[in-house]
Amino acid sequence: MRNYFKKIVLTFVFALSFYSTSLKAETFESWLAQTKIEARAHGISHATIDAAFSDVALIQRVVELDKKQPETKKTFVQYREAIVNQNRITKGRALIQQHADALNEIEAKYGVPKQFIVALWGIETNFGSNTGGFKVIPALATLAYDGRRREFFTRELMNALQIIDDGHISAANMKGSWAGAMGQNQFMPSSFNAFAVDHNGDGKRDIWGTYIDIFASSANYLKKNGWKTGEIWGRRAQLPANFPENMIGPKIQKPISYWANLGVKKYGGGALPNEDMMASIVAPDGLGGEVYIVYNNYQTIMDWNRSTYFATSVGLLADQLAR
Ligand SMILES: [Ca+2]
Repeated sequence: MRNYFKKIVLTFVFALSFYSTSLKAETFESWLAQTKIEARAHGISHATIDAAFSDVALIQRVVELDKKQPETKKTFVQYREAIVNQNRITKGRALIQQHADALNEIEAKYGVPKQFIVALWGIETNFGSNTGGFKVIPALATLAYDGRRREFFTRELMNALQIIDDGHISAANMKGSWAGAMGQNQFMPSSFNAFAVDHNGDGKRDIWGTYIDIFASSANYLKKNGWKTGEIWGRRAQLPANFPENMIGPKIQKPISYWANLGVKKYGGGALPNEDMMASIVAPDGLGGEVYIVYNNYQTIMDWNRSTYFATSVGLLADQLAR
């Protein structure tokens, strides 16, 4: 009887250990093998798959950065002061002079003023000086295998392989941030495939090293996302007392006249322009902080990065660069 009982227990333990082994997450190697099959199914060539995955391995630093808890959130004013600083304004103005011909050509073609192209360049990578030193394929592979957003990063990985397969950049030179944002304007691979431009016609959309391709790609991104030529992004505003807090935010869009009737004014007290434009009121630090009235082109900047801190700072830096 005791032996019989022991046998049952052993069988149970064996079954349990087998069960837990089969539950264990797949190894990186088996994930990689499956991903290579998926890449082939997407039409990526053997040569590209071999080159891209030749030395691929989990990057522990990427895992750590992905798991890191966000730091204490900065206020908008702290963020703005860090982003729209005198050093960046001076450098941006000098670069507008230095690249005047290229920027004028791109502004004329896409209808996006050069100060916005340069402001995005300055905020994303400090004008190309901080593009992130990670190899994009291993970084995306790490996030796709290990990350919390597996589907998103697998899709970006397939997009990245397509870029290599199309000959725009080699796997070795495809560098970016730990999360896969690439080149001097930090396009994710899917954005690259949708919006990057080979302006100089050498067959490569080069957002890593060809200035006019970088400028054209940023301008094309904004244009394709609804930029309206001739309109400003917004301006600082002031609200009447008792302005309803539930009317704050970029999703609430009303004609300028609606806001004027509520008592919204330009910062300093001037009347809002009598233009037929939709507008929103944003107050990134709440009603007690700085307030802005923002238009269509602000919404377009938010398509680039869905943050009022980011979009407002892009607008303010662009205004400074245009002076
Ligand atoms: Ca090119």
